[in-house]
Amino acid sequence: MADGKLVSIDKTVEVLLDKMEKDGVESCWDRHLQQEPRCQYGDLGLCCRHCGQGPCQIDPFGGEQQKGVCGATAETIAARHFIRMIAGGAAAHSDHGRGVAEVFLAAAKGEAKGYEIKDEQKLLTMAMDFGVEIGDKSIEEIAVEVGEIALAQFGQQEGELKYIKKAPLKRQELWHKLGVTPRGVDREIVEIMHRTHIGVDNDYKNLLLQGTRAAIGDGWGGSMIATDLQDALFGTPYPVLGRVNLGVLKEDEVNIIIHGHEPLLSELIVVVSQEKEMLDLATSKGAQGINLVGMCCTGNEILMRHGIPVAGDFLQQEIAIATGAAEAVVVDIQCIMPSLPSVADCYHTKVISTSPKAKFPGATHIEFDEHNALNSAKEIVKTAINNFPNRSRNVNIPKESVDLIAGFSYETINYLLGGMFRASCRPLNDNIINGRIRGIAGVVGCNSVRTRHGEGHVEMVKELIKNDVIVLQTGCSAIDCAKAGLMVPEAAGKYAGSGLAEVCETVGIPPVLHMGSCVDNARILIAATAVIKEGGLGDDISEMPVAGAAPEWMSEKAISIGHYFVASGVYTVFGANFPTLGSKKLTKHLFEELEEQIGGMWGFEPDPVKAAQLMIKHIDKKRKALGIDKTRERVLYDMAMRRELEAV
Ligand code: BF8
Ligand code: SF4
Repeated sequence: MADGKLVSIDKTVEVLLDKMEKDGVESCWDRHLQQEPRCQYGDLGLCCRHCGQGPCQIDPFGGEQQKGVCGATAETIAARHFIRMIAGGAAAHSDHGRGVAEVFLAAAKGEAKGYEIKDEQKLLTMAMDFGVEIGDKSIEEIAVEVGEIALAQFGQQEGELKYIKKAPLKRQELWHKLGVTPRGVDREIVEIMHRTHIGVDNDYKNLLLQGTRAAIGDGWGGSMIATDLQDALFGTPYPVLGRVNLGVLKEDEVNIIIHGHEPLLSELIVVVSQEKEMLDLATSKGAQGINLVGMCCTGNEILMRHGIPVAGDFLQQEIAIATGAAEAVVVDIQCIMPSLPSVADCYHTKVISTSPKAKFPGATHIEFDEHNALNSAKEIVKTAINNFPNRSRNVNIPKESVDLIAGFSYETINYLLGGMFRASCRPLNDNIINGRIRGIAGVVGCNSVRTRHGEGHVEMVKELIKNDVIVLQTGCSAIDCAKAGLMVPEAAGKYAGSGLAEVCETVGIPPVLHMGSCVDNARILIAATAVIKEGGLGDDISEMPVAGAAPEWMSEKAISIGHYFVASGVYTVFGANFPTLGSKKLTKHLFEELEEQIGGMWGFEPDPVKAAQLMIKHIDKKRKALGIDKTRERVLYDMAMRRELEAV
């Protein structure tokens, strides 16, 4: 059995893996050990099964002349595999975005009871971005038009996605020149599937260009639409106090864990679980109340908007059930382990699937019908409450949980820095220029059993903030750094370098900002663009002192995100493993040549501190090119002088 101390930095894992062993339940870490040794062909991106003549495998040490049956080289095989991962990730984000657009449109037409437009300002901003004439139209009319345009972006065949115009001008021009401006979200994904079919595109650089076009369609299309429509429907997040880790489960209440990605259902469960009828039912079953908690990205969504506690990240989903205290785990789509129903079999927990797209043998299926969403939400909450009396004595809720501040949407950052009357990121730019803040890093993504759970995120982020790099976070990465206490204002004084600490303490923000779920990485793109537009830090994202990372990535979505960061001009370092290492040429193209072509490039470094240092080196390179490296030296000199003076 896996050793909790070795596989995770999180004490809850140690405690609950022990319990699972006693209870005779297998975990993902146990299965990870069973999977070793991994197939090296697959690991390095050198296994192709795109047609019935395969699988064809290329020996990474066998020389360049090796080919699959059809003649595909290592480059072709690895590039096809890599861009199919982009297609998978972009499809997941975008199909989520499409779902939101459908509900948004239904809500705008008054056909989805329980939903309303909560943030009119966001709606009006979208209307302007989409070129909708506002005139004296009502909010509902504008919302219908915005919803129709948003929905049409997915299936659009020609022209370019509307949100491309939100990117810095120089970037738009580069995308046009390279022919990678997405025409429609779905079209680029389909074209990847076509080009990677046997005997179509066999030039790895050309394959990658299509990967780039689809990834841009994710970041500046499907994901950005999802984020904006969710904000319009449920409210743009603002700073909110929350709590994180499995200690948020309660002994004496009905614990409902909402896990997955779409806030469409979870938002209504939040509403329903506070209704008197439900609270009374809970009391009648012997519970003191209903304790709603989130997990993974849907957890981030309800945390950002309501301060609902987050029970954990991707790798805590099984152990959350093993506490024996979860009445229900309600799941929708993405990153939900198929193992959950079998773990739940050993406890009283009900795994409730809700999406027709994501069914799990052994789970209870209560289909979420957005036209009747409140009823679906009620049925789910009732099922959980009715399960409370079935809870056995075999309960162990770890005590670990800590505070965090979440809710740093781009709008919030602007407001906090610039004040209510002149919200702007000018103070951010000024502090980057004067060197108090060295640069900006986006640290995002998953957990993977292939790294020590949480260590990559926490060690990397600590190293970055120690060196005055402010960190923007989403997804499971954000959950992990929150668990480590990095998302409270006091973390600035404790962990950040003196320049960054000074800025954070003045504004009252943590040095690590929680920007939401994985689709919310689009917020990071918008924040970066706002910094460019504010002036003084170059004309394009590729000129800014920024870097990105996903030290514990595992999902195809992470590859798509990484690639749209790169395609937006960001140096992006991944840890764990990297799926193209078997092809030297493709890897060189991704890690070096892309910088020349598109301004951003990939990197791979499994050691999170070394990876952070690579990011800092890149940030310093950009500072030098902008001619602001001297200001930082001066600030540092001043600090050293001050310390010297204090010592006297
Ligand atoms: O979309 S960070 S493990 S939960 S893929 Fe999944 Fe990765 Fe977590 Fe959210 Ni994102
Ligand atoms: Fe082999 Fe080519 Fe078929 Fe891939 S597409 S399995 S390399 S024959």
